[in-house]
Amino acid sequence: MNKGFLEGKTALVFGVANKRSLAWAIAQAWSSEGASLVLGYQGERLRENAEELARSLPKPGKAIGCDVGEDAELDTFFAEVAREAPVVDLVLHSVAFAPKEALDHELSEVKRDDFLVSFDISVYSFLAIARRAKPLMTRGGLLLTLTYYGSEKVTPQYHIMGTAKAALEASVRYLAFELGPRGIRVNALSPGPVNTLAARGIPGFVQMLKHHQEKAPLRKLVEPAEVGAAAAFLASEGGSAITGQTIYLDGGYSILGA
Ligand code: NAD
Ligand code: 0WE
Repeated sequence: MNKGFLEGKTALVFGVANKRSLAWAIAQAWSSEGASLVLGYQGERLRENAEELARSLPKPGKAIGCDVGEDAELDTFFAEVAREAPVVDLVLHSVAFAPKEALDHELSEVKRDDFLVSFDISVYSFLAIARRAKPLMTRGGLLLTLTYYGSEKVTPQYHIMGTAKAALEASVRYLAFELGPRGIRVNALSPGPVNTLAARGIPGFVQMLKHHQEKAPLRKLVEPAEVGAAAAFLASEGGSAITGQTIYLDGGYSILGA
């Protein structure tokens, strides 16, 4: 097999729930370029699946449980990573959660507890991961997260998550500023709608997919493999001057004015 450009690199990937997860598409793309992967999965319920997926990567990796809402679990995860791989090069944060109660209500109805959980899991977790990855990223590298257009423009029903993604994108810029001198780049990918676990059950999601497909300049929906390919590009030489950016992978939908 040809030597991939990520041979000898270590990547941490948070947010693989199943084969449809965008994190899985990125894990596969990085792995097929030769990176060694560690998957952080949410909880016991996902363990068997995550372990099986890690084993099935082009370059078989491992899976470690990590609820990103728990500092103790993050500490254990990173301690285990540090034991196995003293240097980390790539980190993917592909995690978002708002309590159903909050996602289902307009912003002016959100309760404090639901706001705090939404921002804890969808925003703070990226900072919590950056804080722990930073000392291991001694060769520089890439911190990557996933966001959505609802951060920038009002998207019906995205509600509290729109404000969380706006905070996440601002965090990308501040982290890029802080970590740039260490050679650590920080970016976000912003795909158009994709039918994953996190999108299923959103009322009207199927119509939304159809609308995007018809309106986007490229007249197509983004495919998970394209999200993986973009993440591979950012991890490559081609991404080496890109930091602090939110990069749209939406067939051009976000450029439209009407
Ligand atoms: P997904 O459900 O496959 O991924 C979400 C992941 O978050 C799951 O793996 C879940 O286990 C994880 N997670 C939630 N709470 C967690 C916790 N406390 N600890 C650890 N992990 C936790 O769905 P997805 O669509 O692949 O979502 C991944 C990212 O992509 C999210 O940030 C989402 O906002 C973003 N995104 C999705 C779309 C879309 O249309 N699907 C579009 C743009 C951006
Ligand atoms: O970020 C998201 C969704 C993230 C998400 C999904 C759920 C469903 C289950 C966060 N929290 C929860 N909580 C649950 O209980 N996306 C980008 C996908 C998405 O969600 C939407 C979208 C799109 C696109 C909601 C409304 C409108 C569009």
